[in-house]
Order: sequence, then C-alpha cells, then structure tokens
Amino acid sequence: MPVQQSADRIILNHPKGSSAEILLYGATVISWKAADERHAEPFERLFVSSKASLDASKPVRGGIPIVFPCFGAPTHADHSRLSQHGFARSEAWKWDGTVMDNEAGVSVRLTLEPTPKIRAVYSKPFHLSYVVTLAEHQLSTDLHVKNTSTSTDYPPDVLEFQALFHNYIRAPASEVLIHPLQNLKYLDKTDSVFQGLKTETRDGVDVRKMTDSVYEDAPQNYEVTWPGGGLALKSVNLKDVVTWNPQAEAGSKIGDMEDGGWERYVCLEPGFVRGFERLEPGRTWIGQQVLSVIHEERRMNH
Ligand code: TA6
Repeated sequence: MPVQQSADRIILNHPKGSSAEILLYGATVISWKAADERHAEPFERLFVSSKASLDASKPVRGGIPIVFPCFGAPTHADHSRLSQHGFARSEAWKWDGTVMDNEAGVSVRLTLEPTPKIRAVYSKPFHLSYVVTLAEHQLSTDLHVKNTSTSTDYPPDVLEFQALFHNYIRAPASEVLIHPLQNLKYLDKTDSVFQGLKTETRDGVDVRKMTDSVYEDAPQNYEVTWPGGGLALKSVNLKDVVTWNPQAEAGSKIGDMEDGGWERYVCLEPGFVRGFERLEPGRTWIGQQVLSVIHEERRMNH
C-alpha cells in the first residue's frame, strides 16, 4: 500500500522502494529512505536522535521539524508568547488525504488551523497545509500558509511570519562540505561578541567546529556532500539558509540528543527567517524544498 495510516503517523511507500514516515505531531518527517546508484537497498537519509520523544511530549530531535511562525526566540510582537521556533512543530496536524499516487510520486497533505491551545498564545487567523511528496530518489515538502482573515478593517490584518524546514541530514559531520555559500552574508549565532553580519569566505563550508549560521539571500540551490554520498537541496520562496551542528560543546547539553549524535548529522535548513514574510488577508504563500539523492561522488562546482 503506497499510503498507510496509523494512529500517530503516515507511511509512504514508493513502488520503486523509497519510503517516508510522517508523524501527525508537528507533521514531522521522521524517516526518508532512498537508494542510490551504488546502493540498491534504500537507506535512511535523515537523522533522528535515539533519545528523541516521538510521543507528542516535545518537538522531535531530528527528521524535518517545521519552524513556524517564528525562527528562534520570538522577536516580533505577534509572536511574543510563543516558544522557540513557534508552534507548528509541536501541534497535532490533521490528515487531509492523498494528493497523488502514481509512478512519479506518492504525496499526502496534512493541515493545521488555530486550536484553542494555539489561540491562547497566538491571535492571528491562518491555515497551514503541508504536502509531502516521495519520489524514487526525492523528497519534497511544501508549506502553504494562508492568511484567513476576513477583516475589512484598515490597516489590513497582515500575517507576518517566518518559516523554515529544520532538516537533520544524516551524514558524517566531520566530513561534510556544503556548497555554494561563499561570499554570502551571514549571522554567526555562535559569536556572542560580534552581532553584525560576516561574509562567508569558504568555498565549501564544513561544520567541524560548533556552527550556527544564518545565511541571507542564499541561492536556494545547495549540495551537502561527503566522501561516498550527498544530497542536493533546492528551495522556492525560502531566501535564507541555516547551517547548524552543535558539536560536543553544545550538543552534549541537549537533553534529547543521543551520545555523539552531532557526529551523525548536519542541519541544512532553508527558510524565510531574516525579516518577516508579509501576507495580506486572503493570500497564500508557498515555501518549498526538494531534497534529492546525489548518485555519484562529486562536489558542486569542483
Ligand atoms: O536552526 C538552528 C537552531 O536555531 C539553533 O540555534 C539550535 O539551537 C537549533 O535550532 C535547535 O533548536 P531546538 O529548539 O530544536 O533545540
């Protein structure tokens, strides 16, 4: 069966062998398995900590949590009562059906609307829908944000938000290189002294030391590679990109991080997180990413 449902998750199976698993909690993709030309057997592409809670008690430490409507600690008055990275990753989403089921891909939709619990901390009207599409060697995630305000008051009831896909990519962290980020401006969140923007000088960006960088106005077309493997990531409407690996320094202080977990992933997170997207009443914004398997050993532009 291409789409299987259980009480807490949805499992997608592609006829060519790839698979994906999505928790209703946070609409968090917690598994994506795909083969490549050198490995006929599909294998796991995402990292989920063995200490992660999958019981809806806290956001999942791994997979693809959705960050919405604020990235990091809230900085906008509309988000002031929200916790870090907003509520989308810690709410129960609703199953909304299979969108597509054929050789090209298997695709499902989940939705999230204001609940009493959300309304208690966030007053803006919105409708989120999230489409996850599995192909033989690709996983796509599309977040649709609609401003459902029907207010005719002036000024209009604009929805101001940030959004990001917090991808935990399974990879040997000491060996990954990320391209092409050279010459981009970025905020180095590990530097507590200098809070301005730095310029990336590296051709390939590694995460061998603690890394938490927010790149602005990025190319939306990246490759994460390591000897023997890699993934390509393309995004649409997600102008910024974050690279994160806490290393032992910060990773060992994360309660639900498995021992040495930081050695087994790199986060590459496309988002709209510098400034706020502004959505007028009735309008819909779509942020999309496509993760694709890289088959051969290569580095972008090398
Ligand atoms: O996207 C990077 C980041 O914002 C880091 O600053 C880091 O702390 C991480 O996300 C994880 O956040 P979390 O709230 O999931 O512990």
